[in-house]
Amino acid sequence: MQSILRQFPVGSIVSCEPLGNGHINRTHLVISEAGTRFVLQEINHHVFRDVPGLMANFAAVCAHLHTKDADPRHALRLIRTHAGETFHRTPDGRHFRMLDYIDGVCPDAPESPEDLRQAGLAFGQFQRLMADFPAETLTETIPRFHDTPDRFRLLRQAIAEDRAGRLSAVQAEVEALLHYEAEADTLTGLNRAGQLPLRVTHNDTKLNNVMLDAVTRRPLCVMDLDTVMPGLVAHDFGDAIRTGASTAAEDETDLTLVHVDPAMYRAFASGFLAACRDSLTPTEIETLPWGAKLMTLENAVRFLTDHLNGDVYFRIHRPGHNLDRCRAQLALVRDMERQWALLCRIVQECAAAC
Ligand code: GN1
Ligand code: MG
Repeated sequence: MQSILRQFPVGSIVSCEPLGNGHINRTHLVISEAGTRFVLQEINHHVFRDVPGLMANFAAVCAHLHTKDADPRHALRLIRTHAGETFHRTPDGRHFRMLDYIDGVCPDAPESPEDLRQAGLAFGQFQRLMADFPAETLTETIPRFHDTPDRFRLLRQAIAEDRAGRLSAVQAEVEALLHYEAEADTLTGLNRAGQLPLRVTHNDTKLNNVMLDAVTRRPLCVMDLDTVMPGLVAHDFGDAIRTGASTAAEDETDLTLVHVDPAMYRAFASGFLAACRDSLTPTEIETLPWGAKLMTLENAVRFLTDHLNGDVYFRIHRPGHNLDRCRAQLALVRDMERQWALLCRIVQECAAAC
């Protein structure tokens, strides 16, 4: 670790501890002798195949956000290596980047609807601030990331290969998911038909990817910029609903606890639309609930795929963790169906109110 830390102009380091609970990259809190805190992240290059491209995106997006708002807590800031690079590659091929530490909280679950309204403002504002960013300069860091039909193709492939020998134990989940395959192309189909535009989107709007001020609970910045790419607004809306407006954790095993909370849903929608409604088309607004349903479905599909492949993508913390995640997401999809008319009405009401 010391030799990695020495690549960055952060002085001598007194501690380096794990931070956060992302499923992909590994994050550490680093404290220097002077008491300054930094964030060291190891970039998962099995997931992000083009690290130089990813880091070029990352640096450009941070720089763009800083031109809009000079407050250092309002966008991530990259600390370049002594050699002036955006990341350090070790001789054995691992990739690290260093960021300024921002003092705030990243809740896995909201403490109140107000937390979620603030998160909605943060992601809506991200959408607005990135509207004049030259999208064509962005590298596609994970091709077909939110191509839901393609996620079903990968599930079918995992079923056919049954690499970890787990298929026979998950027939019920396989059947339940394949039942939804016909809906998977709803948003991507509208995009192909020219009815939903591509925009610069965040693409990983999990609630814990927004940082709030610990005291005021107001948004500071959005994090995990690795998947900022051209995409659909509904996906950004949807992943935040999946994680923020659910009454249960992503991996809850008591499925009777898994619901969409309409008050939380309304809170996020009102913040999000207050920040970016004016830049959205009527079709984009109307299809936001589809983003919630399809992002939840897509994650269910991805978790089951990874379970079948032997847990090679998402970090797990117990045996069967990806299967638990899949089941909870599926339960959430079903609850969204039960409340569908309400979810559509709330979006319309929030759009009309702001
Ligand atoms: C991953 O890195 P993290 O934990 O914020 C994943 C998201 C999934 C999410 C599920 C690059 O996000 O797409 O929705 O886990 N990120 C990537 O919790 O695959
Ligand atoms: Mg994260």
